[in-house]
Amino acid sequence: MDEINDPSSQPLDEAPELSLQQFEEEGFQHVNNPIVGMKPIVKKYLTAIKDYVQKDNSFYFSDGEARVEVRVVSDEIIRIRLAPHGVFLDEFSYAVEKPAQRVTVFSFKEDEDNYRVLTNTVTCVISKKDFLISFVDNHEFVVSQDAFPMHWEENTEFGGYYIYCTKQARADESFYGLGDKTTDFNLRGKRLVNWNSDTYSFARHQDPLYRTIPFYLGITNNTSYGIFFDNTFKSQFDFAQEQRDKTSFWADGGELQYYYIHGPHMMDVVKRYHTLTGTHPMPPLWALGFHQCRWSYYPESKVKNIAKNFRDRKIPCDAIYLDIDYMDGYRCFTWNKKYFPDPKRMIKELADDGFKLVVIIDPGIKVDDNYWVFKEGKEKKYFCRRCDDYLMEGYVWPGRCQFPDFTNPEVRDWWGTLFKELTDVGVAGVWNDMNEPAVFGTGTFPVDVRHDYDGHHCSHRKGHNVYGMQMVRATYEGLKKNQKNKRPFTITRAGYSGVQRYSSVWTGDNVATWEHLKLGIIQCTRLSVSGIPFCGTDIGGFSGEPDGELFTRWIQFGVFTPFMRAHSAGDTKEREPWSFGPELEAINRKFIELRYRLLPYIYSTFWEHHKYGFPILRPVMMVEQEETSNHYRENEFTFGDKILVCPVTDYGARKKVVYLLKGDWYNYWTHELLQGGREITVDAPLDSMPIFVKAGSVIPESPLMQYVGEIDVDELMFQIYYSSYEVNSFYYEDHGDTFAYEQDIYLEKKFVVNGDATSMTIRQSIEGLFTPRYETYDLKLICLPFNPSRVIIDGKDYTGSLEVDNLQRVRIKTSKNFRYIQVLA
Ligand code: MIG
Repeated sequence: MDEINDPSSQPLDEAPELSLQQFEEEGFQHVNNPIVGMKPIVKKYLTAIKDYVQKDNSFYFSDGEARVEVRVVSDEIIRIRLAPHGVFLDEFSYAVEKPAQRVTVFSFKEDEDNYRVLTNTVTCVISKKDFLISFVDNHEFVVSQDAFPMHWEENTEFGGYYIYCTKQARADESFYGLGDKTTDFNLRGKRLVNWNSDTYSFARHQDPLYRTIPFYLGITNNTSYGIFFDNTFKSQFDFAQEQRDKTSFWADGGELQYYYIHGPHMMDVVKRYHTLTGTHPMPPLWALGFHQCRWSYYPESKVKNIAKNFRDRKIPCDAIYLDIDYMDGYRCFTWNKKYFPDPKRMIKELADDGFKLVVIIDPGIKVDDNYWVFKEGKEKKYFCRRCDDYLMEGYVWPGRCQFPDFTNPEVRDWWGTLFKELTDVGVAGVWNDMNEPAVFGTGTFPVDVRHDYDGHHCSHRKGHNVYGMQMVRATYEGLKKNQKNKRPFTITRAGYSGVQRYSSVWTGDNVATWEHLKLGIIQCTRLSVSGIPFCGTDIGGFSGEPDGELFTRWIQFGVFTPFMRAHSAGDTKEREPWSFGPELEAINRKFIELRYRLLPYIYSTFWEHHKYGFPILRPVMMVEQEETSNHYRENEFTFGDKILVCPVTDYGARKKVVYLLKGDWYNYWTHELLQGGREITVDAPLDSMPIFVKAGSVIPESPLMQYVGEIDVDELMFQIYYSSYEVNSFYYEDHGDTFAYEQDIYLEKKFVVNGDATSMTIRQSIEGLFTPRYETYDLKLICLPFNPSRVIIDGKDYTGSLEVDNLQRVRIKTSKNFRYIQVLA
């Protein structure tokens, strides 16, 4: 469909060959074909503004028929809504729980040509003559500007409107976001669709995929902004593709409603997007460990054998997954008793060995009157229906199925209770698959399926893209209730903006190729800037056979994905970290161990996300948007703000060109000090990968464990990298698996490192109410540019050894409560 029509080339009041008036006057009898006189369906555009009213923080402008609401949401966020006939839809969104109603100072101005709604940071200008909307920053820079007035077109298929918004795209403008699209990282020149789809073995550039995140970021003139188009219908985005100076977004129905989110830095935009859609809750600490999955591990002896291999081979692992075959005929919430005669005992035995069990649950419920879940759902009328009231039936793994309407709050509550038996036997986490929803043969539900949509009844046109999110929400909330105050662990394939409040996400059925390893970096960094922080790929590639080198390189990348899970399809060879011979097993072990050493850092980074809305992964362009040469980089990213990595993604590669961000960095392996702001070539033998640590970082390190909680830490270790300028670091800790952090039962420690040619200082400040069991710190001071002769801790001379080891480290022990350390030449 050609959505970009220049309204000026087309009279707004169309003149059909025979006007309606003529048609009526002349009467029916003269017209052989009554269609001739009918107005064709055309796009309608907003016309000149006739009046406006203000109500609280909203301004309503009207062109006589259509109305537009401009609402000040916060200093930096303004929401726009369009009602073609003057009547707005009910305020309801699955993405935005309550459009943040922070009281902000704003004002309103009117001059001859424009209305202006001003906050402290952004001005929304609405032109009287043609209803064009633009957003201007405090430097009078027009960040975003309508190219045409908002427009719409009747969608006769179901009675609503296609709705469109077209903005100008500047020649220098780049675009990011939209979730895990497998196309280039910079979306300029792309047109993309959102319609959640089961896309087994998806390809580069394939679209749509499993999730709908209608949020993008633009950057022009070093100024970033975001547009969140909160519309769950099938939506499309054109980033200067059809016309190189225009960017459009549109949907098949629903309301044209979007949030303009001001920057000027990309990081600000993402953080503010999270104030609307929420952040990920703190995961249980074990969920940040290594997870081993496969389609499928069964029977019990196989699961036990996998677990034993991990422990015997001393490869750390926290979770093992059961895919669909654990169930009785794929009936959710049942067990195949032949394969798993006593789940409770098995799970207990696994737990004794430090393993958590995660099980899959799909949305399709087998039509079977002897199956309690089906019976209950049927009696209570919880399954989706077609428009003619037939039940929505389709084939999935269990055979003929019906599907709960997760957009009904009562159904979500019921669904939550179904997990009771699973949690009672000790299942620790739940994996929601097939929730696009996927149906064999037809792909998904027909659009006439009805949904409750929390009381705002609608068809599948509107319900489709949120189905999976509401399923995993029901799962998360059910687990939370059943597991009392413990943090649930959930993972989902489908989702919509805001799904991060309920679940982690994996990128679905990728392929065991080097191209997919590269795509994995793009997908995970793109998910991160799109508000989905806890994400990962199927390590090794789901379908197809990786060779050992690909698997090992993928494990290396996996260490630096927030969610780290190896998974493989049922028709592939065994695929565990030891499957490719002892040499590669040793490398895989080394990297999984690295993940475990970094866990306290990873956990602290997660806290920065949860509490402050920072993404966990940050593509270099996000950290350094001012360098336009970064706008097309898609290989390097930072994990948190202290560690920069560049996974090796080519067969046989033993060197890698890496762009190092500005500032001083240390090579993680050699401690070589490197000046950033340039590309460097790094050695990358198979047992290594490019990892750099920012100068001045204080990186907490865990003693090596085979699983989270194996060892009680009685001394905390930190690696402290010398810096000649001031650098802040944060460390976070808490119970690791409860919600006590919501009552401030946690510790947030801040370290400030600084140095010059003959000294280095470290300050610590501590906030929060958690009491850890350890008393002391083991600090490794790395790369001091001088030989230390004296260390003073809170005014007292340190008496231990100050020897420098072969990696240029000096080790000192302190109390956990130190405030100030001076290291002197
Ligand atoms: O139709 O449960 O993406 O991870 O192993 C395939 C079996 C269903 C698709 C998931 C994949 C999972 C598989 N599932």
